Amino acid sequence: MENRPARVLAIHDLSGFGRCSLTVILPILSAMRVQVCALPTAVLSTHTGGLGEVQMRDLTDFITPALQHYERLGLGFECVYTGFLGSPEQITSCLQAFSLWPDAIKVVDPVMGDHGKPYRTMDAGMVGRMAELVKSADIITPNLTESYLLLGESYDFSPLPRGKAKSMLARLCEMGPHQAVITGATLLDGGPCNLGYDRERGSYWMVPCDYMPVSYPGTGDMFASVLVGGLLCGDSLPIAMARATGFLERTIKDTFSYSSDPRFGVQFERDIGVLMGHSVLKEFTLL
Ligand code: PXL
Repeated sequence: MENRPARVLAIHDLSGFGRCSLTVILPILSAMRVQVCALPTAVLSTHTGGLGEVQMRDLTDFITPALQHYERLGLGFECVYTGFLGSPEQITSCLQAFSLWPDAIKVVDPVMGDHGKPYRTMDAGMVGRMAELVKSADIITPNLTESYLLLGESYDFSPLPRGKAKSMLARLCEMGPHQAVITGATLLDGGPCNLGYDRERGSYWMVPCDYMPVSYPGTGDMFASVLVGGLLCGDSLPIAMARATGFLERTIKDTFSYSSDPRFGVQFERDIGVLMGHSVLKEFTLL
């Protein structure tokens, strides 16, 4: 029998500078003792969050042949984890990966926008195709903006009453996934937090976090990576959420204390050692 760490097929872009997508997913999952097979959807000089004219090479025609190569090799994956996707054809390739490894946990981070707005690369067609990918997922990790986009509702900047938060989570899971996590929410009676729902158990969870007056790119990728690492190492959903929220809160606070350029991302290199231990830095509660 093959004796090896859990292995994740990560289908995301590689943005050279700015600390997002594969440049954070690889170190975080490695620190959590999970092996990553990186399948880049595109190569970019930086992320698209305000660093000027980005150099980008689309790799749509690379993904399916790479999947076929992994299939020929007989590689096993315990998880297929998708993120930023640049074309409708890339969504087709992700669906293909899901059917090639049917026993893998299918995690879809439906990267489409933030702060109430879709990214420039997202049109209505891509949002529709992302919803199709979400239907086939086991776990999704949209931020609040992406949650509204998936539900076809316009973004509401006002804090969420608990009933509305639960209804959003339930309706996201009605699309197909067993579990949904909404990041970057603010509850009317609970402040900033991350929210989760397990459809089979009917349980709603929340992990509160401190507010910081700053926004960094890549935090969604970092959160989902720690969540995936936790789940693959045996965490329950709320424990994995607490692990991810705790790590993000700590590294965001540390970065903010150094007053760096927010566009350069979270200085997670300072804190990555925390992920190598077993400590969970936050508590979870029922929503
Ligand atoms: O972190 C999400 C993300 C992923 N990939 C690219 C991005 C962004 C967010 O801006 O620009 C290329």
